[in-house]
Amino acid sequence: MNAPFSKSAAQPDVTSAVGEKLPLQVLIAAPRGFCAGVDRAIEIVERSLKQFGAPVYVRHEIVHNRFVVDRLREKGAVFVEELDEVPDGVPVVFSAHGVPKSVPQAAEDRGLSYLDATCPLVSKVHRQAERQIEAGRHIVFIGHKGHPEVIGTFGQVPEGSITLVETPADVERLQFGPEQPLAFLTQTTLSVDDTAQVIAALKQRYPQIVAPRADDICYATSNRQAAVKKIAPSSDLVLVIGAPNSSNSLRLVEVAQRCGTSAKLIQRASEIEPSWLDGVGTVGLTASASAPEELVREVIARLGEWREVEEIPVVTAEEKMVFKLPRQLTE
Ligand code: 0O3
Ligand code: SF4
Repeated sequence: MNAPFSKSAAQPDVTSAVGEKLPLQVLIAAPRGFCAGVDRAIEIVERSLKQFGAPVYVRHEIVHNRFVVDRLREKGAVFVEELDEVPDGVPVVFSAHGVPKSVPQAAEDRGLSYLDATCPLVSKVHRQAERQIEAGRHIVFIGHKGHPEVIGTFGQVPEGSITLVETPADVERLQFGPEQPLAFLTQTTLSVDDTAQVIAALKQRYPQIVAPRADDICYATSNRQAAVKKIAPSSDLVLVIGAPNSSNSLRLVEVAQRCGTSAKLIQRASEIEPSWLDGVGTVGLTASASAPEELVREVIARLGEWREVEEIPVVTAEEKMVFKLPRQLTE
């Protein structure tokens, strides 16, 4: 393998026999952490709090990160799962993952003022879904069952007009005929490699299927996976800062593991066990699209309690994407 850094010789223990700290290289992936959609979603809650005053209700975790949610809660945000839990007369924000059409409709019916923090790249998939249905095609959607983004996208089109597949085996089980007009769309936070296999299976089984230009996996998801592919082969252990209910976080752990490197998902630095560093000379570090940079610094500080840390940034792409805020917050 053409790794940019060689794995350090195995370290016998956390400290040397005389007690001084042993060195630890930390390969820090870039890009990592907040994407443009997450930045925008958090800004929407913060500006709403300033503009309308607390409380501002948020339907679902604004992004899948407990630290972010807790910090906003301290500022006056109230997180609920369903619109029914929002009292009359207070503003509500919809999370970055998107919502079925029935949700803004229900808010309007109740006269609630709402702000939609759905990432524009998720909204783009919503509009594509509508267009494919208008064109008379059935949609095959590649995504993870039960994920809020999947529920939101399914809720853009009539029931029965969209079918979920997760794996090539699911594609084999589809019952569509060779003449059936079909289109596929994908969740934005999938594994780039797994999705390519599902798409290949779909195209082979249904050559008539209409495809988006590539897939709908967003720039941030694919950039973070590519960065992990770069650091994992040179690391003895990869730490991914993220959450267990975060699709893009889980995909980063898988990417590292598929490089043959042990990888762990952590929400906070306090979860790191000193024993994880036994025999480890190089740690790869990344953060999911919903994990703030503070948590990266927290992890580096914790590693520094046990080892002489050398931080090595590994940059595989630059990101300049910025999304506009909703007009209600900028006028
Ligand atoms: O979709 P995912 O579970 O990865 O969501 P996160 O962790 O909140 O990250 C932001 C991504 C998003 C809002 C949908 O693309
Ligand atoms: Fe948008 Fe991609 Fe971020 Fe999801 S991961 S919020 S689609 S930029």
